Amino acid sequence: MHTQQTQERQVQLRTTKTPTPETRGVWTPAKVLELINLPFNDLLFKAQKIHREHFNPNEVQLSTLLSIKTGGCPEDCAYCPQSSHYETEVEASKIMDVEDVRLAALEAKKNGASRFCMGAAWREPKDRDIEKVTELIKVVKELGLEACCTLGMLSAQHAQSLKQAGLDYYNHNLDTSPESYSDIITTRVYQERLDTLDNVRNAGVNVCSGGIVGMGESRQERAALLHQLANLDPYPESVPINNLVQVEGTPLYGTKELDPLEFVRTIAVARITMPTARVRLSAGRQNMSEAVQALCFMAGANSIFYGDKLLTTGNPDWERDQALLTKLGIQTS
Ligand code: SAM
Ligand code: DTB
Ligand code: SF4
Repeated sequence: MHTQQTQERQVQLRTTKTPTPETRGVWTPAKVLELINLPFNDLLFKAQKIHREHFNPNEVQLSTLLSIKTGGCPEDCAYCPQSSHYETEVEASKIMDVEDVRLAALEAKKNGASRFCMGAAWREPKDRDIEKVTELIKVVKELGLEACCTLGMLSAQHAQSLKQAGLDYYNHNLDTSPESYSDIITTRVYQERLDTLDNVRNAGVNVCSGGIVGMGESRQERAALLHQLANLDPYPESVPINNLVQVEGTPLYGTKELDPLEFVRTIAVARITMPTARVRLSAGRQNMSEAVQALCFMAGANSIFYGDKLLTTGNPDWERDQALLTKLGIQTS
């Protein structure tokens, strides 16, 4: 009897553990498209259910951004005000001093951020850039903050140097689906993005990778971007979903705005396909109503960029975000 019960239990365990796309992390393009096309309420319910299995649904992580080296970038990303290919109001500057970075990180910490993310408008850092950035990482870590960098393409050796300095996360976005990449950027190819992510992963640094929506893409193309991210092996620990910030002078200025409910769908599919990742409601929040942001949290977003500036464009200020989070009963980490 006992043996029979044990056997039944084993069969039951095997049955409940049968891998599904959710647990196995393998998603076909068709399956992701099916998800994103679900009736809105079904999609949000599914996302919220998965969110609750892995996270406290009333907790959001706060990351603060700082542009440590602004503008003058040789790349031609059609969305970016920092590209030297376009006439924008962004002025190119040299890398910031260590002390100024320390003060900015201190302010972020005082305001409640747990992660400090330093961005540079480079195609890829040079050896001497890496030396400088390792100093900056050490300063951020000394303050007890998590350190994140986004510096462009990274060699295996540079990734290791950053890891040794204490880097926790490296941000490098896939940005679009593979098929759309050359419509947005011509100065590099998708495979180079994937190679950098491999170098980051192999150095033992957490991967932060996401993309931009609202660049005139179709829903199917948004699904294709999420499909790529979800099938990275393993998928990223952190997934920023940016809504295009339209900047005058860039080729994408004047693009038809994305329906906010499509943005919410994108967040929900990111949550479902990458259940344990931090999904970050990233650029574009300044133009988003509180109701849409609340829907994004409902759909599984559990991180935001926090502080009145992203890299070169605006973001809601500390007080406004604190008021929203309080209104929603959300705790921060
Ligand atoms: N130069 C490095 C690179 O491209 O990887 C790091 C900095 S770059 C500014 C980091 C990310 O910012 C881009 O991959 C893109 O996702 C996002 N980004 C840049 N301009 C944006 C915009 N106007 N709206 C939304 N996201 C933007
Ligand atoms: C990410 O995915 N979004 C951030 C961060 N990673 C580096 C950058 C958003 C930039 C928005 C345009 C700007 O402020 O220049
Ligand atoms: Fe340069 Fe990064 Fe802007 Fe592209 S997104 S132009 S690589 S700073």
